[in-house]
Amino acid sequence: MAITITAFERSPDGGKGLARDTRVRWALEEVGQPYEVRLVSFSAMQEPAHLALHPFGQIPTYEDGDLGLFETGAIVFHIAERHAGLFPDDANARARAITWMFAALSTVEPPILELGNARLLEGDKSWTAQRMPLVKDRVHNRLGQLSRRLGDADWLDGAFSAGDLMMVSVLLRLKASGLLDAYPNLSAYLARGEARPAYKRAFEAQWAVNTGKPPTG
Ligand SMILES: N[C@@H](CCC(=O)N[C@@H](CS)C(=O)NCC(=O)O)C(=O)O
Repeated sequence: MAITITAFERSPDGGKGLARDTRVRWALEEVGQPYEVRLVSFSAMQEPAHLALHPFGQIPTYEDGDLGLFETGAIVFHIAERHAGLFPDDANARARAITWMFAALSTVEPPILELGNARLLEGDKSWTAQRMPLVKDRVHNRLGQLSRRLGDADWLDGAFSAGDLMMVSVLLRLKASGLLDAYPNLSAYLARGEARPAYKRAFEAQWAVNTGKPPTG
């Protein structure tokens, strides 16, 4: 039976690739696993059938035979464990790749999401202008730390791994903000991720769904 993931019927980002199905598509492309996509509407995401798979009524989910997963961290981890290509063979290097996955999701992503929420959901509040510098500072703090750690390396710890896949996916949300401009090595890191053929295939697949247009080329 084919691996099946869920994705938005129409992503709110209009195909920019920021919905989290992109990172799962990317992982599957990196390891060469074919997959099917079940597109779900916002209302279907709150129906019992979807809630049985995803208790929080979100996308993406992952199904393979009897196994149903939610949370992109768990899904990408599972894909990386089952198939060669995203975790190094060396046990310590593998543990460090996992560490970077956690760092992306629990240390770097939260302030980036907070910035998005402050702009999109709270932009009209009287206190937003006052709060925004603090929110941006928190993002800059993490970007500065990450930039110093990456230095002039291509990837976070040796060869490309699931840790990079997750970190690049998280940082992509900042691309349009201009905040990355102060960190040329992080911008180049993002560009290296986006240049990977597997990422391009993942991006184009979601682009076709969300725009109804053929790949961007
Ligand atoms: N921590 C979850 C977050 C999932 C998530 O926020 N999904 C978004 C799409 S990218 C969603 O379904 N949003 C709609 C909603 O929350 O109602 C993960 O990494 O899978």
